[in-house]
Amino acid sequence: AALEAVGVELHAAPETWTALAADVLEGLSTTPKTLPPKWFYDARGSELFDAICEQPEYYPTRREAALLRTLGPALAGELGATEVIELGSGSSTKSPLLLDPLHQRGTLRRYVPVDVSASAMEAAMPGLAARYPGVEITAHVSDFTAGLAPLRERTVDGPRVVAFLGSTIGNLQPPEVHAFFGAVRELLAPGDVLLLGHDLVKSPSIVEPAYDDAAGVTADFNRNVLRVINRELQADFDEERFTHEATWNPMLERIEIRLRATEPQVVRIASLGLEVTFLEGESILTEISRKFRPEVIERSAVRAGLALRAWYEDADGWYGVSLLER
Ligand code: AVJ
Repeated sequence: AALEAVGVELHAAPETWTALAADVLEGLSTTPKTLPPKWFYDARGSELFDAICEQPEYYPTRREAALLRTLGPALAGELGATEVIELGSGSSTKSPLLLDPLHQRGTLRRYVPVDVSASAMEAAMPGLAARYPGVEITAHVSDFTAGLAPLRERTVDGPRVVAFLGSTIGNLQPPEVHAFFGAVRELLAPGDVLLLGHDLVKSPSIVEPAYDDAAGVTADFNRNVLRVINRELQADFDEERFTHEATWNPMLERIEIRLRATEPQVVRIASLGLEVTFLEGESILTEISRKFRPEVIERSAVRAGLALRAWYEDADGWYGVSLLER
């Protein structure tokens, strides 16, 4: 209702609880235990993520913003986009880096943010509606790996940009990237682009601290998934009995984030009628954050029927942005 008041349409996927139940059942009844990272992001988790982005060790957000600030105007000129679909838009804090130059050039007519966090989106929309008068804003609460089909619909003519920023692609395993690129391809016509932000492979001495900040914000964010499960599925996780861990996997070129049980324990998940046993030191893999090389992006794009149109990175090669087209 708050969104309607500012003229923003909101489409919400109804099956959130069932999806969480299925993911928890599957992820915690197998070895090694895993949980998908999307369940971090309730209202508190989204706030914690925004706080991570402010930590001195967490460079990706600042690096991407700097790169987009530099590229923005030329990009807007080159793309002349009328529509921006932003996947994983979160609280849309960086969206203006892309939207402002398009708006200033007068081409922007429609903005479609897509995110699993309804609260983050609801908080951001009034500000965006005011910043871009006359631009149609249609928000979708949804998982970017699931239903992209409703986004195929076009209400404005002209080039479309699908933006997937923040290196969220790093959460996806290679087969998931393939499926994702395939789904995005269906959203693109000739002349449209996927604007992708990706963190790049670099020394673990830089990457690891980014996922284990001294203030403990990332640790708190990681434990948030336990609080979400406790609340939504009537579970009794004791977050004090799990430690946060972030380690660089050099073979797979990714950070692996885990919650590790400090002692043996049994956790009851009442809504699922499930008891989960943890051995001392047993872990739950809660997130992977892959770091990329240009050839890895290009290879996965080409396999999914996309072509790499442009590649940009900052001076020391810490962070990159690319344009993919069909
Ligand atoms: C939102 C997936 C891009 O992988 O860097 C940050 C999430 N997790 N710190 C990332 C995250 C812990 C973030 N992404």
